[in-house]
Amino acid sequence: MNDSPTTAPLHCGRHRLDLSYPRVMGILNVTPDSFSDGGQHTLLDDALRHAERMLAEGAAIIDVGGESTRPGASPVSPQQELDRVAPVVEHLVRELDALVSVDTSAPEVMREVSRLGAGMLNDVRALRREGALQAAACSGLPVCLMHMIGEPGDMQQAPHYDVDIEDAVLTFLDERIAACESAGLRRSRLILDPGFGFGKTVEHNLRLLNRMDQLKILGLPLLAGMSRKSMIGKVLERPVEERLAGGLALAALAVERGARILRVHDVGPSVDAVDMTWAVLQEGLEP
Ligand code: 7PJ
Repeated sequence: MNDSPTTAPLHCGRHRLDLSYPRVMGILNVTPDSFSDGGQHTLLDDALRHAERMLAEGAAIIDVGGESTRPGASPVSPQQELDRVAPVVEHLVRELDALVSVDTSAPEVMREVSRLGAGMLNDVRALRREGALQAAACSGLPVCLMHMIGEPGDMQQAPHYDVDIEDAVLTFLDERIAACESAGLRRSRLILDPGFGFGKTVEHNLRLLNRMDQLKILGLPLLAGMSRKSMIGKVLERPVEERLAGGLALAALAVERGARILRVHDVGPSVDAVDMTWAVLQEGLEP
């Protein structure tokens, strides 16, 4: 059971990520305009202190992002992204020996951060930018492929799918896996993400979570990111700073539906929610 593709350890540079139980990825935004903690962690010192805290609270991975994917955010050049991300990656790797993931779609950024010791790539565009497949393949790192139709700037304009959302996501991810394999990126290096909040209505998001277990058929580890997202805001009518409890409920459910990595802002409470959920799911299974 533990060496099935969904739970086999991932080789992330010098780190090995045990996925025999669900792990928490802490979000570290280094953008001046990220929607939920915009501007709070732009300074290097603040970012590093925040990362240290997330690691102490039990984050297995720190996901560093220098491009805001907030709807309507202005595009950044690869150089701008690198200027934001590189010093943080370098420090987290050198001083804290952290497993660092970098949230980027830019091949230039992928190349440079893998040189700096990042252990994972996370691309909301699933390596569709020109040169991204090759850059990711050359990095030797695991890659998270996320489902999104359109671009962050236009994805929330009346999202529509001709088939059920879970089927659209499954087909898309299956095609991206094939593209990766053609580029020499082995299947065993991939992580899959349905892309909650990216080009989806609240109903799409809720249904997709409820049926997320259908993605297990692809035989790869699943990642879910719903922390503080507007699907919580819309259902509960809560502003972004009051979405923690809603997010914990979603994280627990994602674990039940097969997620092995939870991408979150609030690491401590999320680790508790995930570990508690996992304890229940394990009880009564064969020894
Ligand atoms: C996600 C992400 C997500 C992955 C963002 C936010 C928006 N990467 N990057 N999955 N979301 N893999 O954090 O709310 O859901 S940025």
